[in-house]
Amino acid sequence: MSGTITEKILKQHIVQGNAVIGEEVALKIDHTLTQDATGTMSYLQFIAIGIDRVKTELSVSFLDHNTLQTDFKNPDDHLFLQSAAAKYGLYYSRPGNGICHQVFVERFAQPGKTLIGSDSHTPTSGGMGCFAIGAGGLDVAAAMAGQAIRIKYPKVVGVKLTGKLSDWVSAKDVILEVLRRINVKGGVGKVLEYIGPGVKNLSVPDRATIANMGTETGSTTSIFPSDEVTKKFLEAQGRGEQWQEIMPDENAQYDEIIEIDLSELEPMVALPHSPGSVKTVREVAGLKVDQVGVGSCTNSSLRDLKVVANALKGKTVATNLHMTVSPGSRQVVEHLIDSGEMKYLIQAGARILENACGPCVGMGAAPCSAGVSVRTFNRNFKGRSGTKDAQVYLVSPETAAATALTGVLTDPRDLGEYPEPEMPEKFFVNDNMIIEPLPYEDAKKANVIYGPNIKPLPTFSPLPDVLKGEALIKLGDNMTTDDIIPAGAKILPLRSNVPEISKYVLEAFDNGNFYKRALEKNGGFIIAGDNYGQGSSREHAALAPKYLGIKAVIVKSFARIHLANLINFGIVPLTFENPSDYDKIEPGDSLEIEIGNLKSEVFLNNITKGTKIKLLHTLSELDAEILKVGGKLPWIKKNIAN
Ligand code: MIC
Ligand code: SF4
Repeated sequence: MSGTITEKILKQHIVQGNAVIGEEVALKIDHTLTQDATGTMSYLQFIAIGIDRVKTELSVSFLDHNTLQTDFKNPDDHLFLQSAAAKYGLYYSRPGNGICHQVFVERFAQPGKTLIGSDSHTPTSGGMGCFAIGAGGLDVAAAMAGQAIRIKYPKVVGVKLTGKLSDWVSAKDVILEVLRRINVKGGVGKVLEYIGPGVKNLSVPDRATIANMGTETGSTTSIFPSDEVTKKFLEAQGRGEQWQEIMPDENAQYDEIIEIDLSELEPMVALPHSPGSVKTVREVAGLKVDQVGVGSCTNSSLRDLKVVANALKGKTVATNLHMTVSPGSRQVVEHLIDSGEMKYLIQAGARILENACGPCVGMGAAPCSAGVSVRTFNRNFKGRSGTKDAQVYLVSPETAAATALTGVLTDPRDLGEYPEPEMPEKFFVNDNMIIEPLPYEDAKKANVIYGPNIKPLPTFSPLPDVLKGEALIKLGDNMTTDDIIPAGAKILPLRSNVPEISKYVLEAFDNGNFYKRALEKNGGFIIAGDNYGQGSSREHAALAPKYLGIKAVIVKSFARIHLANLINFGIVPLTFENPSDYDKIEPGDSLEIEIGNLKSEVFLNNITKGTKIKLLHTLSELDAEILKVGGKLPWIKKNIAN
């Protein structure tokens, strides 16, 4: 690989290691972002590290997930986050200002920078030519403390776009096509870099949609060039001076190439319960629908909502369903109000929700029992909507609008003439919902506010050389972090309270008894199949099991961010050398794993069955060291001088 955008940006940021695929490199991080659901833990950890101010060029704390405020817990978290931002030198985007990724693209993202965010959809800013990666909150805390972030040097896939999208086909259909081809594991260890003559036909928000949902392929990130289109977008946001051109070299070498002719694409849909189960809308059209949801960090830009508003203009949402719209930001809403397009949505009967994640993370608007919900979001994992037996389909804003009008899943091309959205020359720029960092002297005097829902961080002991315990549960492939620790209105408010949230680990499995059994047995092991931990970056999917005494997770393969989170919290991530050995362990088996210093071979003794299984790991020496001391926080505290 040479001359790619990825290589160019990484070259400028690698502070340790060699640019060799699969080898670990440490990257200097310019920008960070957190959101409130992962942010509380991230700032608790940052505070525990003991640094008095963030060391990045720019760090932003967003409030967008936990905004229902059904009791004191969410507002307590908000106060904690606002006071922590004031104390430690961060920008603070107040609740109501919008979804972190949408607002970051509008107001902060810069081409050529590295960004790490405690949310798996941080790659959204790759639409701006920024190298943006999702991570657990502790890794973001470490970056805020000035630590370089380690990643495996990725393969770079050139996604070569040609042609131009047809009317009623949009960016969401492009990423659904990518998912159709490579599915939810196809991006692991890779960066999806978009190139080719078709790129110039996509706006920055289109690119952001594609980069956003690239996360669902398991990729490290996705990235677009920074070109004239990027320049115009930054100028329209009043940030023209932050533009720099970043293009791949003419002869750039890619490890793989995927070719997509935009002109040939048609409306696509991801079927329940995986973003990778993609078909054309035509193949599934006619399905009766109970709910349509427009919004989320994938599809809530001004362009997207304009298309929906104009498709709905003068019509009424079908009587057999209800429709929600969650705008991505206050800037988007201001424009829709000013242009009168908001009226079209309201007159058609769409329910306008807050500028926040909302139904995407199960915070309200759950579908009815066994309901069919058609959403412009990026994830349709079972139960995530808040209704266990709901069937969630993922589509473009165009398909959502057409479906809302007809009441059945509809190819938007059936609607007739396409309402080409008229985009403003300049966006309304009003940052009055973003609180700037306090000057150092004032910040020093500020106090962090800890409400009763903010519990102290649990501490963990160093790992012994031999791990002993029971195989507590055996799970299948593609276990999501929503499976491991669900979100939603009941559980999200517990993110800053580890003892409480731990009660929900694997709640939908084992008849809800996992938590009790794990504690009774003094912890043990989790056994699972491929792609364990796909989905979100929530470190609670590692931290809460650790709190219950989980010592190692033994699987066929891991998703990237979750693997890092397990190491960060001192759970040993192991894989079967021979995947069929998965069949040699039953729940209830008594197991012993000699891990020693994690440098030599690791064997599992199944005491119950009298068998020995060889296990593998991809731990670097540093990972092994971190695991042995009981996790990354104790390691950082030991190794960072204030
Ligand atoms: C998600 O979409 O699953 C979330 C909620 O944004 C998560 C973060 C979290 O669990 O707080 C993510 O994508 O990382
Ligand atoms: Fe929020 Fe949904 Fe985006 Fe996650 S995927 S950041 S919950 S809008």
